[in-house]
Amino acid sequence: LELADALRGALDRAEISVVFQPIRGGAGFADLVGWEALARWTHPDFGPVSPVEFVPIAEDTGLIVDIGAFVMRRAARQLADWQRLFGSQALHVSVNVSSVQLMRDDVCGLVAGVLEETGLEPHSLWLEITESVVLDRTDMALQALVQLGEMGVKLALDDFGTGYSSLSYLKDFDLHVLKVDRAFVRNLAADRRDQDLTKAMIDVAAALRLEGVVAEGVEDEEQAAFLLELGCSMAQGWLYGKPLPAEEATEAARETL
Ligand code: G
Ligand code: G
Ligand code: MN
Ligand code: NA
Repeated sequence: LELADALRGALDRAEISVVFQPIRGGAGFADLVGWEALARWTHPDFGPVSPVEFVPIAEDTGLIVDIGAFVMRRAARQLADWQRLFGSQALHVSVNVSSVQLMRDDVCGLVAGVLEETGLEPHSLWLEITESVVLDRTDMALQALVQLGEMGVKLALDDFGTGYSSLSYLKDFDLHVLKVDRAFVRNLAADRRDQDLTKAMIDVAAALRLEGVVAEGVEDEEQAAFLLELGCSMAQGWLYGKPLPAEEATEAARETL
C-alpha cells in the first residue's frame, strides 16, 4: 500500500529510469542485434525497487499505462540515437507491454506517435507480451495485437514455456519472435529435458516460420554452445551484458560493434 502511494508520483519525481540489456545474434551469437529496455524504479528512501515488485502494483493501480508509455518513448529515442551512432537500421529495441496497457490504453496510437516522433522503422520496435496477455483473450487486447502487427512492429512472446502454455493463441495474430524463459536455460548443459524442451520451442518457432527465438538468462559459454547447437537464433543474458543505463550500454556496444 505504501509502495502504491510512492509509485503514484514516481514518474513526476523522475524516479523511473530505463536500462538496456544487449541481445546477440548471428554466428556464435557474435553480433549485437538489439536491446531489451527494462524499467527501473529508485525511491529516495526505499532505494531500488525491483520491477518484479512494482510492475504488478503499477498494473493494479493503472499506473503502468503512463510508466509503459514513458519506457516506450525513452527506449525508442535511445534506439534512434544508437542507429545513427552505429550506422545500422538493423538494430532493434524490445519493450515490455503489459496486458493492462493493451486493455486500457491506445497502444497503437502510442506506437504510431513514437514512430513518427523518432523516425524509426516499425520493424525496429519489438513489443514483448506475455502469455497472460494472450490468454486474457479480451477482444480489445487481441485486436490491438493484430493492428500492431499490421503497423509493422514486431511482436515477441516473452517468458515462453512458462505460465499456461497453450499453442492455440499462436494462430490468433502474427507473432514474430519467441523468448524462451531463462528457467529452461539455467540447467541447459546438464539437464536433458531442458534441452529437449528448448529444442521443441525452437521447432515450434520454425514450424510457424517465425523470425527468431531469443534465449533469455544466458550466463555462460556452455549454455550458449548448447543453444547454438539447438538452432537458437538469438541470446540475451549476463554472458553478453547486464541491463545498463544508456551511457554505459553505449560504451559496452562500442566494444561489440
Ligand atoms: O528488469 P528485470 O529483469 O528485473 O525484470 C523483471 C520483470 O519485470 C520482467 O518480467 C520484466 O518483463 C518486467 N519489466 C521490466 N520492465 C518493464 C516494463 O517497462 N514494463 C513491463 N510491463 N514490465 C517490465
Ligand atoms: O521477463 P523478462 O524477460 O522481461 O525479464 C528479464 C529479467 O531477467 C530482468 O529482471 C533481468 O535483469 C533478468 N536477467 C537478464 N539476464 C539475466 C541472466 O543472465 N541471468 C539471470 N538470472 N537473470 C537475468
Ligand atoms: Mn521481457
Ligand atoms: Na522473459
